[in-house]
Amino acid sequence: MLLLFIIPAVPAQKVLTKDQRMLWWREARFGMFIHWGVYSVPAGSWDGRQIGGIGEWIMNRAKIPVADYQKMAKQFNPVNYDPDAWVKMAKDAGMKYIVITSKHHDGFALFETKASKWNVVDATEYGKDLLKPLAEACKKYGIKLGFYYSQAQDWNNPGGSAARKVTKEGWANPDSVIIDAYTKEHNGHWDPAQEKKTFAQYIDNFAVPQVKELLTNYGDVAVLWWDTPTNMTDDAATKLQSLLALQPAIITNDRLKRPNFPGDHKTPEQRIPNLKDLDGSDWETCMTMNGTWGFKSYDHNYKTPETLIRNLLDIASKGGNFLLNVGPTNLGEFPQESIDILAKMGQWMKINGEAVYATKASPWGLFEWGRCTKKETKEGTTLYFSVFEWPADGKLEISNFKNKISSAKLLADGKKLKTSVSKDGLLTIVLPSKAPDPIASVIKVIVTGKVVTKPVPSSPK
Ligand code: FHN
Repeated sequence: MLLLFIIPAVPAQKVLTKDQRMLWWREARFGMFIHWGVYSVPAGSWDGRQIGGIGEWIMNRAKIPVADYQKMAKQFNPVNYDPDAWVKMAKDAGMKYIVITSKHHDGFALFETKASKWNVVDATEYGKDLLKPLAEACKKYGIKLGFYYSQAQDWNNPGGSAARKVTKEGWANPDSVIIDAYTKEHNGHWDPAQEKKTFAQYIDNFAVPQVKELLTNYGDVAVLWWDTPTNMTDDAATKLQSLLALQPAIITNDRLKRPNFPGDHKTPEQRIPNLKDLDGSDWETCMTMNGTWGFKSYDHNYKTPETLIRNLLDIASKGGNFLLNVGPTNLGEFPQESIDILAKMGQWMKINGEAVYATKASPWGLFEWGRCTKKETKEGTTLYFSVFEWPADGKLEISNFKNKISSAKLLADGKKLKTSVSKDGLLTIVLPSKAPDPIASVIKVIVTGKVVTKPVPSSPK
């Protein structure tokens, strides 16, 4: 019996090398994260109060009983869900892949599953699998599709783990002392219904069958994005990891179980790593547009397109990917602010995207005035200088420059730019007086040979 779990019925597949699997991902650089689930119904408020923290954690923060939380699924009725429009928005923004929460910590599956009734088909009036049409739209637009799956935390399916959050972190609950004592005694759980099974049973009865469904029923799955390995065991991680053989080209992150299941890439969250912290591993920064992953009706604190475009360039200049989040509503709509941001990023990417896609990290580190990415070709090297702060004297200067220049132009208008290199390696690019784009104007410089240089001493981060 035990053997059945250890060796899942997975057909033998051709094994791809990591470099083969990572090829598209390393070229993509920019993807969309989608956090969507029943938490979009309370949208940050419970019992007449605004609950602190990120929206998708509301059940844990406000210690909502299982039965009460499950009642909210009745209002999860995404009648305006238009996966074609979602994928088109991602594509038009310049994104190359989407990672959606197939099941977040509240355990609610956005897909049809035989493992639990707590899913969109069985628990909502909407009654239809949400991932199938998304997979079809992704295929139509040539966008890779990945699934986020909360493999350990699950606050509704019994046996799932629950990271302990004390009640003062959510709201001023008059019973907080009693509740906190209970969660301390019960490994983070706040409702006896959560403990009707053991964690091992949860893995065998819910997580393993659901991941198998996800990797079998939706065509090519590009990414499996594990999250919060709370209470994970090696045994559980091994069972889940072995299922990945169902999708031989799949890429996974480093959150299945730490530290001995490192996956393919690291996942800095809400931050861009400093150059000194990079060790040559693949990495992807995930980030919210406002202050929450799951929809909160009153969070309008959005980052500007300027910040997000410059973040993307900062990340690309350090050799990473950017996974930028959207938290749709219970009706299946992207918040208007997110739609506007995506459109602005798309306008910029349409003109300047080649400074991002399939590029490698800057050979100079970071400049005070902007960022650099490069592409190595058979003929030589293409450098992209993305200028945030346009030089007042119209001259962009780059030191330690040793290559011969074949051409230099602005991506915005294709105009050729004059360049000169002094004997001691100072490149000067003569620019028009006004920046073509106040957010970031890209200068494309083609040079012969490989660029071997050293980081600029003033590298700010
Ligand atoms: O707890 C989650 C959180 O809700 C969100 O999904 C983020 C996204 O990376 N991951 C966890 C926190 O690290």
